Amino acid sequence: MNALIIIDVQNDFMPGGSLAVPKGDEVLPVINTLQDKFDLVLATQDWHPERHASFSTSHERAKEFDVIKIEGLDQVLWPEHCIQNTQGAEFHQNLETAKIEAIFRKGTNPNIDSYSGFYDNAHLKSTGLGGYLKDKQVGKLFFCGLAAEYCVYFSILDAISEGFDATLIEDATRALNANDFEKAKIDILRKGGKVISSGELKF
Ligand code: VGL
Ligand code: ZN
Repeated sequence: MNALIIIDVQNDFMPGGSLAVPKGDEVLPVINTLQDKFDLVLATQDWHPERHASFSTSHERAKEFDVIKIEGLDQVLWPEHCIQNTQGAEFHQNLETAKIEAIFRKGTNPNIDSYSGFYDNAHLKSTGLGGYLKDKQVGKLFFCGLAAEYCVYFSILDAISEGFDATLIEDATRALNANDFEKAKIDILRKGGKVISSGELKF
């Protein structure tokens, strides 16, 4: 059984949202069509408490997109986004959710960011996604959603290091920054992941 993992298709990452990914809404019809090809569909949800350490507003004299060190890790300071129980944290209303069997929330620790759907950025705590997939004896993992060079990319890296066969579906993601996405794709391929377009799915 193969699984589709839909990363962070939430209002704040959509055009008009507080951390908008350019053309982020274009992934919606692609992801909705893709879901029919999978027996298992899972999703992640960025789910921050107010005053999260990744927000620029949580730091004095900091600007959005500054990079600082938090506990030894580089941290981009983001606009406030995906605050628990706000409209911005909801899935986009056009995302088909009927097939999503489980939702893994991340970014709940106030002091540490969490791009990957598997672990926080310091790899201190698992979300349970890896164990869930192993318990279900899932074969290949296919990734889509937002943002390509952050949460999608880091989810794929963790999937590979957990021993999964991981593939990015390129037309079902969008990036904040095109150059960074190119570098991320090269790194995925170098580490043994795959990058395909949805039309290449052979099942
Ligand atoms: C994301 C930045 C901060 C993402 C989440 O979903 O890619 N990016 N939080
Ligand atoms: Zn976030």
